[in-house]
Amino acid sequence: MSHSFSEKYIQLEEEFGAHNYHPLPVVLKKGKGVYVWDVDDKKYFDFLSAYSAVNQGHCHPKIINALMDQAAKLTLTSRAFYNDVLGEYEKFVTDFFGYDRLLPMNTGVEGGETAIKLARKWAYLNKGVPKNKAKIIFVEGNFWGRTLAAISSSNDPLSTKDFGPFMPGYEIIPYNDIDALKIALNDPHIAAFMVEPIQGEAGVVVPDENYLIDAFNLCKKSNVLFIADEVQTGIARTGKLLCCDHHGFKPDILILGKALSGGVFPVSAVLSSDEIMLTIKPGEHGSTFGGNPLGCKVAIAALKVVKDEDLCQNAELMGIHFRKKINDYIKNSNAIKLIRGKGLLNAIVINDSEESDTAWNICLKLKENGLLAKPTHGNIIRFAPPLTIVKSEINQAINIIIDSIKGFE
Ligand code: IF1
Repeated sequence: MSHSFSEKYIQLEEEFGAHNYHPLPVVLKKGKGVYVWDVDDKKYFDFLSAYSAVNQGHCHPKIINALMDQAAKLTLTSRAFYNDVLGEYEKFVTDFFGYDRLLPMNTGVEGGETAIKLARKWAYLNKGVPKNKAKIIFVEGNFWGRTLAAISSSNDPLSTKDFGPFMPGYEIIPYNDIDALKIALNDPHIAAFMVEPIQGEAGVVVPDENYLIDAFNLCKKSNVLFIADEVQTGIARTGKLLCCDHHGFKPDILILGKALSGGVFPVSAVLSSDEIMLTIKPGEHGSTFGGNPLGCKVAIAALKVVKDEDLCQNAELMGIHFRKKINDYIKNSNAIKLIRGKGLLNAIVINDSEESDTAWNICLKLKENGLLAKPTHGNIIRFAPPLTIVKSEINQAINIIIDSIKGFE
């Protein structure tokens, strides 16, 4: 084993950190565009993009400049006072996505919590649901964060075991099953249906073409709000600005996070209409860092990069190319079952059981060959590079992926 500086860093985390993750054994020190470098100066393609937070590429100069420029002026006022950035940001982002209003938070899960509070408030004030009777419908396989409200909607033991008791007022139905939703919507106390347009953590699970639009129309017929969790699928990742844009409807409540700030600073947002958003009155919800000037300037710069560099179009085209090349390989492969995804949110399913460590071993081999990816749920490997990736780079990455998998045929 060549002498690596990595051991020292790994040892420190082993000794002083909580053990709430099982990272791939690589220690990174630098990121630029689609590449990251480890402490031994080895270069890798980043094919995780921090779970789609780095869509604009690592350390994009325009986003870093926005960060540095604002950091030298004013980083945080709290919402006790106004500042000269938040209103500009709210107008920019609501125009960008076509909504009336924005409520600023910091992490994706805070966005989810905010969306649920909004839906409940709307259900009591506008739909007339009896006090404390409002219910939210979730789908099996969802993942929207690690808070108690989030894991209360999970059917994954890894997320829920020994963390009970759980949040009441939740209904969990199968994903991609429109009849199950139809039945659940018969309950007059339903406030909202919350769903990821493509399930990220579940392994890039793409629903049937008409599932989302049919679900949206059913919700409208039942006076139920449709909440789209686009924390991972949003911001051009699937080849459109929002994944819901592939399906021709606008969610009543939209949750954004991750690449909203290009992975430079924690910024999340909930977007909705005047009617829904104004049900929350002053003092009823908030956050110390929510809407801070530093994060807002970073997010404006990050969204401008999406438009200026036409990342939607690039994600669409590179994704089509990526899936075609991998599918050509899969035709003669025993190791890989299939590839699925939209835009540059893709995953391969390994021809092995969920319990096997084949996917993990393939990721170790990918790392050795200069590409970083991580298994999700045992036998699935997600491939999600920054959306700035160009043809020559993705072809190099495809060669690395195929060469690495060959050893497992
Ligand atoms: C971890 C997973 C991905 C998300 C969706 C909300 C959130 C997430 C669709 C919450 C966050 C992150 C969490 C992170 C790893 C990553 C992840 F593997 F955990 F499930 F992407 F699939 N909605 N996903 O994917 O956003 O509060 O984290 O900012 O917990 O390890 P957050």
